[in-house]
Amino acid sequence: MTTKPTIKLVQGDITEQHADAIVNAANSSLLGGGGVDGAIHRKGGPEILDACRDLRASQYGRGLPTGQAVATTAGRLHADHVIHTVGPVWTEEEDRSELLVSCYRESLRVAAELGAHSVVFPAISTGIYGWPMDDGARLALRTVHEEARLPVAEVRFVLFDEGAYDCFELALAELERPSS
Ligand code: AR6
Repeated sequence: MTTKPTIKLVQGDITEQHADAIVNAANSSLLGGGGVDGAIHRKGGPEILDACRDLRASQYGRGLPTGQAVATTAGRLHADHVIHTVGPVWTEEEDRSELLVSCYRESLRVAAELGAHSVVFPAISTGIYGWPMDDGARLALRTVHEEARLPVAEVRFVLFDEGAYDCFELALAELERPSS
């Protein structure tokens, strides 16, 4: 029998959360940006950026590829680790869903390697990268439901506004509805 994690939804600012690992919607440079990324670096302090610079100077000289994930310290955040992942930019020209699924899957894999019990995610790619929230919510929840394994026992999605929260609530209800 596989143990599924508890999935929770919260409306708020991800940088206020207490967890073993907080996932950052980063970009390939790993050197900061706007949205969640900017907020995490501002609140977490320079230790996170130093760790990102070290990663760029070692195994990620060309940056972190889209769909992959890597961990650093969480600096002053209420967490042990920040897991940086790079979501795909939304386009109508091409289906990039697998890359978004990969962000969640790889972040969970890294979290499990770190021994994290609780992991907090933002709605990756749904801000500056333009992914439609309803589709982003469905992909996020389905992937976490299918992929999360112990030691990850709790996955929390932190949604910035009411519209995002409502999309996730609907997608979670669909996921948990017993199939007839
Ligand atoms: N807490 C929780 N959610 C937030 C917060 C916050 N503090 N701030 C924004 N969101 P985004 P992306 C929501 O743009 O689309 C950066 O410049 C936001 O409303 O942070 O993956 C990076 O460096 C949206 O629903 O990430 C990249 O260049 C979701 O978090 C690029 O943006 C993701 O929005 C990544 O774009």
